[in-house]
Amino acid sequence: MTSKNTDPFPIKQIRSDFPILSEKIYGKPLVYLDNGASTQKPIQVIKAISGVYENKYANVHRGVHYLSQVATDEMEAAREKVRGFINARSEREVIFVRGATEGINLVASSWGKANLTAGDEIILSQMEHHSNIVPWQLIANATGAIIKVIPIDDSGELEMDVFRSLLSEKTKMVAITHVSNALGTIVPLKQMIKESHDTGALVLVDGCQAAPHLQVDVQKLDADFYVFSGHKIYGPSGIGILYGKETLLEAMPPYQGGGDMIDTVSFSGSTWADLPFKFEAGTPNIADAIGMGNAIDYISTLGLPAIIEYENALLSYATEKLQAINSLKIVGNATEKAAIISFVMGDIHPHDIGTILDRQGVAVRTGHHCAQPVMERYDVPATARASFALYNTFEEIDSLAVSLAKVQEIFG
Ligand code: C6P
Repeated sequence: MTSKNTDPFPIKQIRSDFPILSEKIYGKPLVYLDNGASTQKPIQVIKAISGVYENKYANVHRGVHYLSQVATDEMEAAREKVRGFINARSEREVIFVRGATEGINLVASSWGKANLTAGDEIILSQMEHHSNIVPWQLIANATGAIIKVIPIDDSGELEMDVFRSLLSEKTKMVAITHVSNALGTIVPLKQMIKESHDTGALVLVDGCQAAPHLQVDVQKLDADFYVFSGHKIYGPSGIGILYGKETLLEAMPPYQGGGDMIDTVSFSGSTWADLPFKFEAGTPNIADAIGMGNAIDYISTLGLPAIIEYENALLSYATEKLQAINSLKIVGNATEKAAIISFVMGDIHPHDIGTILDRQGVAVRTGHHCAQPVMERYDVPATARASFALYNTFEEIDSLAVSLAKVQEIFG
C-alpha cells in the first residue's frame, strides 16, 4: 500500500497483501483467528526482510564499510519508527529485545536487583500472561520482595477497589497488562498509572495485545516501562521492544554483558555504552528489527484509527454471533474489550472445539493461553479463543459461527 486509506476500510487490498491468507487448509479457505498468538505478515514485511539479506546485510554499529553503514542506518531508522509508533520522547528509550517476554525479564532482573529489597511489594493482576508473572516471581525470590495480586471480577474487569487497597508506600512496582490475552479486557491503565505514581510506585505495562489494536502513547500514559512483540503487530518473531523512561534506564545496570553494550573493557573493569545500546549486548536481530519497522509502516499507512474502528465492528459482530449459539459462554465480558473472544461450550473440551474448527479451516487457539490464573478464576481447564486482526472479515466470522454450530451438533 502506498497511500493513506481511510473510508471504507480497504479489506480486499489488505487481504491481497497477506499471501498466506489465500492458503487452503484441508481444502477449505483459511480462516485465521489466532492473531493473539501471532499475526500473519504482509508481503511488504516479507520482502523487506529478504531484501535485507539480499543486498543490505552486514553486522551493525561496528564496521566502517559500506554495508555495515547501510544495515546500521536501516536498523536505526526502524528504531525511530518504533519511537514514533509509541510516541517515546527519544530513541534512547527504545530497546530492541527478543520480544515482550525478554523485555519484562530485563526490567524485573536489572531494575529489580538494583531496587528491590525484602518486604518491598510488586503488584500484578490475576489476568497477567505468565510472562508478566514468572519474571517477577524470580526476582521476588531473589530479593525477598512480595507479590500482591489484583483480582478479576465476574465480567473480566480488574477489581479497582482492591487495587487501591493494595497500593501502599511498600509498593515499588505495578506490572500490568494493557489488554488481557485470555479475556480481551482493556485495563484502565491511565488511571492505574496515575494512582501508582501517586503512591511512589513505578509501572511496567505489558502491551503485547494492545500494540496491534490500540493507539499507544507512552507519554500520555506516563508508563515507566512498556513492552511488546514484533510478531503480534504483523512483523517478524524474535524481535520486540522495551520502552523505558530514559532516567530509569540510565540508572539501571546492564542486563547482559557482551559486545556492543560497552564503552571500554579492561580487566580492571568495564564501562557501559550509552542508551539504548547498554541493553543490547551482542549482535542484534538486525533483519527482524528492520522488518518490524516495515510492519509499523504498514499499520501507519492504514492508520490506527481506521484499524480500531474496523476491528471494533468485527468484535461486536462476532460477539453477537457467538452469543446466539446456545451452549456457548463467553469468558470475559468487560465493557472495554479489544479483538479477543474467549469461550467455552458446555462440557465440550476446548481442544475438541479447536480440532473440529481446524478441519473446517478455522484456526483458533485453545488451552490456558499462558494465563493459568485466569482459568483458575473462572474454574475452567481451558477456553477456546478467537482473536481478530485487521485482515479478518465479517464472512470469516460467519464461517466461525457455522463451524461452532457444527461442534454443537456433533456433541449434541
Ligand atoms: N501471548 C497468546 O497466544 P512473547 O512470547 O514474548 O512474544 O509474548 C508473551 C506475551 C506477553 N504478554 C501477553 C499479554 C501476551 O499475550 C503474550 C503472548 C500469546 O496469547 C502466546 S502465549
